[in-house]
This record gives sequence, structure tokens and C-alpha cells, in this order.
Amino acid sequence: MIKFIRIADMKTVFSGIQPSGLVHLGNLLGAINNWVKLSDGDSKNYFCIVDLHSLTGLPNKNDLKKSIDDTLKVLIASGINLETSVIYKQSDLQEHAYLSWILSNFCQVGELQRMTQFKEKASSFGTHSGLLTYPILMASDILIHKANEVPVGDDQTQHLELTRNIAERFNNNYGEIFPIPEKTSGKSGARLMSLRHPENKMSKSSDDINGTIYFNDSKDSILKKFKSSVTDSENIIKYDQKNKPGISNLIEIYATINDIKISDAEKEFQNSQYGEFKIAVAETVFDYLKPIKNRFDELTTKDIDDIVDENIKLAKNSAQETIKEVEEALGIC
Ligand code: AQP
Repeated sequence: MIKFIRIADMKTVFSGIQPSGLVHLGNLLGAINNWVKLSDGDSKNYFCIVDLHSLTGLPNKNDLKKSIDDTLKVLIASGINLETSVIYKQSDLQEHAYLSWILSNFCQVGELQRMTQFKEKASSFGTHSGLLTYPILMASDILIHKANEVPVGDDQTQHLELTRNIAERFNNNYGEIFPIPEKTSGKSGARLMSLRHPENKMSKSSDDINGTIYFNDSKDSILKKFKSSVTDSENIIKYDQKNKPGISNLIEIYATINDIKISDAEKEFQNSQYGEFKIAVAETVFDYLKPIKNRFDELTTKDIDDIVDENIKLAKNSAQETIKEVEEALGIC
């Protein structure tokens, strides 16, 4: 087992997912798919269920518990290589919140108020300070493992930029403790849109669930959702995000799953009708999700408990090493 010592020049990857509902195709193609690929490379990887973040949505206790368990199972079932990767839950590691407090001193209130996600979410949930300071906790998630690379969807670009600024300010004041992390995305799939409202991103908490494909949707449901997806009246399968957001989204889904170029997907369907194309995309999605769903169903409580027990120790070791360095740098040890 390679797992899991800090080797000086080994790249570290961190990414997280909120247990704020059922994992959807956007999470899978925008993030988890890339985690699976990275986990077969030579980096050490931390993939975290960021349950403290999801508290900003004031979830119901039972929903949150179920969502944490399901998200953990999806990550394990997704095919992430557990030899090179640690999967754990954020609230099992209090070091995240501790570092977040320290880092809050390196972040301006105005920067937090300018975050697009804060503006959007503050209007739906009311403005509590968790929504405002959430990006500092995200910075601490990334920096606690000294991550060099953060594979996330495009919606997280602004938060990652803030993390980089926070790390630079800390380093400028207290010495080179943190690497400055880079955002990475796959070739495509970094921003999947709702099938019903292609101007909005596909999301767990969307009002219209028919616009979101969940990892455990049945074949019937997937077909229905794609058949009723919003497109345009041209009947030309061409990628044009501005004028044809619906059909472009379907092309993107097809190309990402098949790992082909957008132009090759366009060529493949140049003589097809929208109806035919929608069914082809739906079938591709079903075939992609099927093994994940099967592995999810097969996982036993013992499998999961064993993975959780081993992984939390590894994550804790890494976090405690960083905290020790940070405390020494600050003079609070
Ligand atoms: N539509 C998307 N397309 C591509 N990537 C996406 N991600 C989320 N939506 C899309 C990426 O999935 C990872 C985990 O996301 P998250 O659950 O932590 O963040 P989120 O943006 O809050 O996800 P949702 O589904 O939209 O949840 P709600 O509705 O609760 O806000 C991240 O890498 C994200 O970029």
C-alpha cells in the first residue's frame, strides 16, 4: 500500500463535496470524474465531505445525516483509488475549523462580500455570518493538507482565487508555510447546466428536479429528463453556448463521458434530429452511472466503517503536521 506518508516532492490534491443533497451528474463530471483520474496518478489525494459547509443551508438533521452517508458511499463507489487517496468527513477533523479562525485574519470582509456565491445564497437563506465566512473555511480545507492542486468545477474559481490570496498573505507575514494551490478542471464538464433551465448550473438544490440528473436516477427517469430537456427550435446539433445553451449542454455531457472532443461529438450527430440525440445522451449517461450505482448498492456497513476508520487517521496526521507548523510560525505553540 502506497498510503500515505508526506513525501517532499509529491504533489498533493484536495477537493471537497457538500452533503447538501443527492450527488448529481454535474458533481460527477465536473469534479468526481477528475478525482478518479487523478487518483490513478502519482499524487496523494484528500477528498472530503464538507459537512460543516452544508450547515450554511440550515439543513434538517435527518436529511443531512442521510446525505453525508450517501455522499461517502458515492465517493467510494465512484472508483477513486483508495491506495492513493484519503476520503473523510470534514467534521471528523476539528483542525479545519481551527485553521479557518487563524486564516480569517488574512481575509478582508469586503472580499467575502464580493463572492458571487455569497450574494446568490444570501438572498435565498438570509444573511448569516456562516454564508459570508464560508470561503475562509474552504481555504482552510485546502491549506490544511498543503494542497498544490484543487480539481473543482468552474463555479469554485472565485473561492480558489481567494484561497491563493489568503495563503500568500500568511506566507508574506509568517514565512513560506503554504504552497499556492492551482485550480484544475477536466477538458470539459466543468460547468454542467440544468436540463430545464440551461442558463443555470445543474445543482443539488435546484427548484426544478427535472433539470438535474441524480446518480441513482432510474433509466426511465433519465430518459424522461433528457427527452424533456430544453433546447431550441433549430434542430442543428452544434455547440454554441450563447445561442444554443441547451443543446451545447447535452453535447458537453456526451463528450465528457465519452472523453472525446466537442467537435467530434458534433460530427457524430451532424445528421441526427434532436429527439434521437437526446436519447443517445440519455443512454450514455445511464451506462456511465450504472456501475457507480451498482457498487453503491453493494457496499456494506463494514466496508464503509473500515474505510472511514483508516482514512480519518491519515487525514488527521496530515492536518496536525500543518497545524504544528502554523502554530510555530505564529508563535502560539
Ligand atoms: N453543475 C456543475 N457542473 C460542474 N461541476 C459542478 N460542481 C457542482 N455543480 C456542478 C462541482 O462539484 C463539486 C462539489 O460541489 P459541491 O456540492 O460542494 O458544491 P456546489 O456548487 O454547492 O454543488 P451544488 O450541487 O450546486 O449544491 P448546492 O445546490 O447545495 O449549492 C465542486 O467541485 C463543484 O465545482
